[in-house]
Order: sequence, then structure tokens, then C-alpha cells
Amino acid sequence: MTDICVHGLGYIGLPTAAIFANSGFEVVGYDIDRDVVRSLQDGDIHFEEPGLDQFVNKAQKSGNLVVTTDVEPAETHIICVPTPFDTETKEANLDYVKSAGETVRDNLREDDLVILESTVPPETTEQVLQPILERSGFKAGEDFGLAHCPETVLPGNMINELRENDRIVGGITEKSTERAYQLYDSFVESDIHKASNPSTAEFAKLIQNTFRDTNIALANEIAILAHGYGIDSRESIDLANEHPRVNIHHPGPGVGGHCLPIDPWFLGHNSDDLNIISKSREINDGMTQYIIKLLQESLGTLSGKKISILGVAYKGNVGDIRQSPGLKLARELQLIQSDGQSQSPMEGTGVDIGIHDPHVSDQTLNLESLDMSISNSDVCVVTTDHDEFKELNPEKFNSLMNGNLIVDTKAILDQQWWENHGFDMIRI
Ligand code: SAJ
Repeated sequence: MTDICVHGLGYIGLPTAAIFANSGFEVVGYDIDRDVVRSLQDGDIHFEEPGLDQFVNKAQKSGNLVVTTDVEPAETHIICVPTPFDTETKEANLDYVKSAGETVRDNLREDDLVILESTVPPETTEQVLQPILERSGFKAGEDFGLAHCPETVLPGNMINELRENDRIVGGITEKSTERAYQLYDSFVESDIHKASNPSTAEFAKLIQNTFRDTNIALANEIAILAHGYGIDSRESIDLANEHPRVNIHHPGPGVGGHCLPIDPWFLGHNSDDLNIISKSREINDGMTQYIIKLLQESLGTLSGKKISILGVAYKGNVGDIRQSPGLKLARELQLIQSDGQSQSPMEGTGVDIGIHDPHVSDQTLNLESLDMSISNSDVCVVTTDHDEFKELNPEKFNSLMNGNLIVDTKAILDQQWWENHGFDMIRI
């Protein structure tokens, strides 16, 4: 008998299925994508995450994790499907949540528990998922349990974070909350906090990422201000953070990934009251234009120049390019025309761009080796703090680059060392 059926084997569903299986539960991992399921059955993980392949293989070898394209009845259904974001309307697309709900409904039995883990706008569990599930004829809270348990893992360190992070569980009844609590308690080593209801749990998850995004926006605004005053923003932020009640995050080329640039907008799904939150989004999104302004101040017109971009993953040591600032910078540079102004992409390009990222393997991006990407470039912009980039050697850049300008948006290079080799350094 299946204990748990995990719906969606992506970034969150797969590690979650594996950790439950490795904790002794009989788990079925279900995904509609046959290619994903086939490759998992062959032992291949379809995204980069340190240690995840061994972790999943261990779960599969034990017999506790079976991946399949067929849903089975299970005591607990955990929904981990994506909630895509519409960049135009700034709204969450809940189609996958709805269709996962329909699949669960078709397999639902009395006394089962349904948990939504996907990040969703407030009220989704109760207003969207619950009515779909109740079309089974069973009543939520009476005939079956229903809860929201948001995930909080940081890509790049998922397995440890699954165990070590605090969790929030919010059920539609105390019994639903308690059942979800007991389930996660099987592997969570930290505290599990009980929310009064699913909407409060949904809201708490969203404001965690919103706090981080807004804090980074503050750091980015500080960086812009400090640059204007000729002050090193990072030194001043580090000094400010010596105060026990101050914790300013780090500036950079903007905020990427599928969480921080999106979740704050989910708060506005049924509300018109976003203010500092939408302004923060604007500031973080504006960092690529700020970098272009810095480049123009140093180089004059950018048309005819070669710009090397190091890093199109959204952050260090991951291969994920979703909402990547490096890629956004490349695309905005491609819009620059011969007069150096941003124009329509249809009117040709004036900037030659060389992109290198040792963690990304996307065939559509024209990625180059490090040497190719920096060769003959006028400026090199470091946009991701991969470990490999921390070790970059200025001598190689001296011999291959045409110019001597480095924009280190993550402040990972040894400024003194590079300056000693004749480079002009701009740090964000
Ligand atoms: N970044 C900065 N400055 C900083 C920290 C981060 O510019 O001081 C940038 C990163 O370079 C990156 C972006 O922010 O582009 C997001 O990276 P991140 O490491 O802050 O977060 P994610 O998106 O990888 O994961 C976040 C985490 N949320 C929080 O820390 C509150 C993670 O715990 C969540 O599980 C995840 O979102 C999620 O799934 O919601």
C-alpha cells in the first residue's frame, strides 16, 4: 500500500519524494512528463543539484521510491507542481495546481490527507484546491485532511535544508494540521510551526521571500547611492551589519530564480495594496540597466564593443537560468543600437556578447568557453558568484582581452590583485 504519492517531480517534488522514501515511507513519485519519468527510471536527474542523484538513487534502490506516470491511491497526496508566473499580468497561473487537484480527486478515498507544497497566492488551498477535491463527494476536514506546507529549501543545498529548515504547516482543521505535522516530523530535525489555517501558511511563505527581495532592493539602492558618493557599498554594509539589529543583504546584478522575483507579486493576486513590495521589484529589475549605465560611463558608446558576461545561472553554483540577471543583461545589451541607445530588437544589434557559464548547458544560449568569451572583449562583467569565478586569474584576461575593464557585480574577485595587473575594477 502506498503511503505517499508526490505529484510533480521537479526541483521540490523529487527531493521531497526521495526524503520521505529514505525515511521509510512507501512513495510513488508521479509526473505527467514521460521523458522526466523515463530518465529518472534510468537513474538520471533532469536538473543540477549537488548530491541529489545519489539521494534519489538510494531511495529507488531501497524499493521505497517508484517513479511513474500513473497515479495511485495513497494515504497522503503531496502536490509539488509549478505555479508559473505571467510576467505581463503579474499573476500566478494555477492551472497545474488545478489539474493536480483533479488527479488527486479521482484517486481520493475517505481519510486520505492532501498537502499542497507549491508556492501559491494566499487562499489558494481553500478557495481553489478545496472545491476541486470536494467534487469527489468527500468533505475537506471531515472526510479527508487538507493542509498547506510550503517548502523553504535553497537550491544548491536542498537535501540539508529539507532536514534542517523550520517548516510551517497549516491545515483546514487542527486534525489536518496535526497529521501534516506528524508526517514532516519524520525527517525535519528543526521546528515545525503550526499555522491557524492554510492561508496563513501560504502568506508566511510569500512574505519570507518578499522580505529577502525587499532587503536586497535596499542593498541595491544603497550600492547605487554609495557609488555616487565614491563609497564602497559592501564595506559600508558590512560595517552597518555589525549592529545587532541590522542585517542588510548584498547588492548585485539583480535578483533571479523562480522565487524571489515572483513570490512578492503573488501577494498582490487578490489585493491592490502592494507598494514598497512592487517598488523593490522595480529596483532589483533595474540593476541590469544600472550596469549598462556604468558601462557607458566607462566606455562611451557600447556599439561595436565586445562584452563578455560571466554567469547566466541565476546564482552561484547552480545551473538554473530562470529569471537570471546575467541573461537579462545580455538581452538588454543586445537591444543597444549603433547610437548606443536601447531600441527595438528588430533593428539589429550593435554589441558583440560572449557568454560563459560552467554550470549551464542550455543549447539555445550560444555559450562559449571562458577563453572564447573573453577573447578580444572590451569589458568583462561577472554576474554570478560561481566558485570557479572566484579563482579567475587576471593574467589570462590580460593576454586575451582587448580592454582592461572588469565589472564585478558580485564582488568575488580580489580587487587589489586585478588592479595590480592593470585592470580597472567596478564593483557593485
Ligand atoms: N541575492 C542577492 N543578494 C543577496 C542574496 C541573494 O542579490 O544578498 C540574489 C541571488 O544572487 C539570486 C536571488 O537573489 O539571484 C535569489 O537567490 P537566493 O539564494 O536568495 O534565493 P533562492 O531563490 O535560491 O531561494 C529562495 C530562498 N528563500 C529565502 O531564503 C527566504 C529559499 O529558502 C526558498 O525555499 C526558495 O526561495 C523558494 O523556493 O521559495
